[in-house]
Amino acid sequence: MSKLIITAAICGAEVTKENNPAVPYTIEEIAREAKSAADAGAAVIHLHVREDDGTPTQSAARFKLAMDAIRKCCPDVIIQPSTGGAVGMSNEERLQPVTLLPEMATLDCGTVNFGKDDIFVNSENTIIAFGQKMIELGVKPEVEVFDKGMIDTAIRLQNKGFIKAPMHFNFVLGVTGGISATLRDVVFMQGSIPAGSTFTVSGMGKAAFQMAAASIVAGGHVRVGFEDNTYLSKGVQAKSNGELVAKAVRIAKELGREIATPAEARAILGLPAR
Ligand code: KMH
Ligand code: ZN
Repeated sequence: MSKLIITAAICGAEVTKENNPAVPYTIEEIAREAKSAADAGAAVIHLHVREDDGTPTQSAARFKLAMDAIRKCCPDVIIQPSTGGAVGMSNEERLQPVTLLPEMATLDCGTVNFGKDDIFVNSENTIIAFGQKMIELGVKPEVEVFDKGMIDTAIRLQNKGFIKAPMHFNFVLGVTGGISATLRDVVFMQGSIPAGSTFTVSGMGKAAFQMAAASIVAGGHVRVGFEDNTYLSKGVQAKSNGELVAKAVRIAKELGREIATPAEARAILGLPAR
């Protein structure tokens, strides 16, 4: 089994300081949270950015500030901007951070109900346009799938040349409206991706560490962080993303998986060495 890549989704677009006061909004707070996660063992930072008041934005200028600040305190870490942004944003707005030529960016492969009233819209043509842009700019997609049908969409678009193989998936499990977060779901999703693909698992809310453990055992990788879950354990808020990463590291070590450094993560993901 390969070493374990831990991704920290440090900020998200929906979680707020009302959920947990340590959720970062400002550039300084984002850099602080990225450093706490990288110091604890995260090789990848999945990045959303906010205005100082917490409003989600996909502004390239704001992403550049955040990415520069992260690079200053964590020079090795892989930075993976979101192209999902927040529900309701336009495609043009969402795609902005890829113009900064990050090593990776997310590519959401379908539309999903997102909570009770919101719909996260990703039409076929949107996915194609985003996929083509990432190929043109040499940005490796993390293929975000909220349901099994989104894996099938990604495979179909890979066969048409809009996504490069081997694909790296993120199984997002437990969003209200998407696939649930059980061991069966992890096994089903893993069995549905093409040979040679890699995958990580993001369990939402209280499923976060159970799904992390399932992925560690299954040979996948793990995403934790405030975007997905702000609790360290039942009733105990995490003080930082680093605490969430440290818990994933402890689970992995107990289960015999070693943790990948950013350089090792690049090799596993097929990214150029730096
Ligand atoms: N904020 C969600 C609507 C991604 O980063 O690509 C979408 C999301 C996925 O977070
Ligand atoms: Zn995200």
